[in-house]
Amino acid sequence: MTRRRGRRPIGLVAVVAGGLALAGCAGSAATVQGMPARPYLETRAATHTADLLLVADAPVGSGQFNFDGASAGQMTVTVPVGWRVVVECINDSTQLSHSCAIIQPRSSVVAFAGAAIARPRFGLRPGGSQRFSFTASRVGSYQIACLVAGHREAGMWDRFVVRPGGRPAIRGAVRAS
Ligand SMILES: [Cu+2]
Repeated sequence: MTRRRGRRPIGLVAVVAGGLALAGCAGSAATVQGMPARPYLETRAATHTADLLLVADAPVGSGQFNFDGASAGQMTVTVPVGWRVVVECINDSTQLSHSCAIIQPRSSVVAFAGAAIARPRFGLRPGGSQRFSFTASRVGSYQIACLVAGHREAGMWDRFVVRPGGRPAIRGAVRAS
């Protein structure tokens, strides 16, 4: 099977241009596709669990290479070491496959066991979603990234920080409504 390796972001330029053309109506997408609006990060302190919603290409079909409306490091998610992180990865693109992974910076190596969707280089089809969970077991600075070829380079990455203590937090996410 060479399909995954050979995959290219076909139509990348056209999609970006299309996104710009659609920018005028982007504000109308107040909710995640087919789902009720909910916070991007929720905390269950009793079980040391953080629920993280990663919406690729938000708002719906905007043609942007982002998570939760934030790209190229604009968003930072922080969790205390040892906490469980449950990620709902939703692809709101109408045209492109996207994935969610927590990786070592400047590499495509998944940082924690289970910290990516299945087959992250292949990605979820438009409108698809997948849940995964992992334990943030090491303090450090990581990235949230899409591992479909060319997407991280196009800005589809944000920051994921594991701290020695404190509470889960998120800043820089953009709510469409
Ligand atoms: Cu992507």
